[in-house]
Amino acid sequence: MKSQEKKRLANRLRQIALRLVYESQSGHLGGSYSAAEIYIEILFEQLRLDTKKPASLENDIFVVDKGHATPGFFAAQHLAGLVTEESLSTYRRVDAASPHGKSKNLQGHPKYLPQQGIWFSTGSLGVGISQAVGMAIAEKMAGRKTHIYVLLSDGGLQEGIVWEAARNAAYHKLDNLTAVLDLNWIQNDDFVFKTTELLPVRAKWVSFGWEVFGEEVAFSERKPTSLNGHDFDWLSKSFEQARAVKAKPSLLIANTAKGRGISEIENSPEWHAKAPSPEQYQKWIAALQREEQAMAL
Ligand SMILES: Cc1ncc(C[n+]2csc(CCOP(=O)(O)OP(=O)(O)O)c2C)c(N)n1
Ligand SMILES: [Mg+2]
Repeated sequence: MKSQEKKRLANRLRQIALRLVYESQSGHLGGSYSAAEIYIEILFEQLRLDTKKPASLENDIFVVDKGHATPGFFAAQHLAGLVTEESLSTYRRVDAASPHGKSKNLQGHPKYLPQQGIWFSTGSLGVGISQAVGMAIAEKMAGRKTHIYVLLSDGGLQEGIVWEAARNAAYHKLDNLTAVLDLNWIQNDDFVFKTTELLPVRAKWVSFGWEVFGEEVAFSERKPTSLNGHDFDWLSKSFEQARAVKAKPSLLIANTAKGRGISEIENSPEWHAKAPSPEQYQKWIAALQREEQAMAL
């Protein structure tokens, strides 16, 4: 698929995610937007996936460790044909079955649902990569060619469980596992470095035995050209190179901007989880639509 078509899909994703958060008046836009290009690249280009048979064991598996970023994830799944329009309209709605855990509504965090291509439950940061490592071991034991992709976040890297999983993945030589780190430098309340220091990122993963593509750019040193996580050419090329790595798991370090796509929320910690007002919604959806129209010209 051409980059231009993927850019159009990322724009569509941003429109749908905005609508989900606006209509339910809750949800996580910032981390959905930083991962927009990553979601599109994985679902449309990298994943071996028969959307008519989402639960098929022949499919590759995509695990979203940063489970709060469902507006973007479900929007991408919708664009790929895994989620109906009707189902989207249930996002974050409570119904009579909700207290029993039996509601079919789309929740704020992904829950195990193979018929929608979701083989994991996440929301607690770090449990996604742990499940992904287990799946990658199991798929190898079963002699299947399944490739496992997992989306990590910088806030998530503060969880000790991530490093336990990372060490195990290298120990088991999981070359069927590719992680991508959405490095936007912002977590729920503020910049990550105001809580703790993650640097160095690349050197840590290399020392844990991973093959690493890309490297972190400290927040204060970023230029527009540093943001490889929004660049489809870089993402495509790096995922391809990662698949060719033998006897090691791979990590892509994707430098991104939280809230990318709407200037008022870009790089703003306030917009980790916040719902737009009617005025903001009208203004932002119109801007995204104009951008989509300009792409068609
Ligand atoms: C184990 C765990 N601790 C705390 C939280 C609360 N929490 C929700 S989102 C978040 C951080 C969000 O930032 P990041 O992980 O970097 O995601 P992104 O910036 O991509 O949205 C935290 C700490 C959680 N979900 N899981
Ligand atoms: Mg972050």
